[in-house]
Amino acid sequence: MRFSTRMASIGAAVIALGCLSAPALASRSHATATKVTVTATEFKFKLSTSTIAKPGSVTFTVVNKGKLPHDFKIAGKKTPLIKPGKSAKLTVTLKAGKDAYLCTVAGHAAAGMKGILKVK
Ligand SMILES: [Cu+2]
Repeated sequence: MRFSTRMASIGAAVIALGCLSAPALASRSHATATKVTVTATEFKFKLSTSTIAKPGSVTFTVVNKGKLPHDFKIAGKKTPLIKPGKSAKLTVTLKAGKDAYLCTVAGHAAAGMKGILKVK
């Protein structure tokens, strides 16, 4: 009885490993998507890079390290309003050129929460 229970759990573990390998391969094929970390404070954005090496899908992880809620808008898309200490992800497709980004909270962009991201 104990033996068969053990065999069953080993079988379950093997199946679980089989399931894990598929997403691992899938994530590898998406490794070309560009990732940018955006830190929001009062009143500016700090991007982990100011230039994107190639056009295509870019995922921004926006972290609000300020004391006020902020959002991040680029290429016609924006994150929800992010509370202090929280973060949000935004994926957009960028073409070669320059893309303006900003915080859409009233007065924030004028105070400095804006900039230009270059895409080569
Ligand atoms: Cu803001």
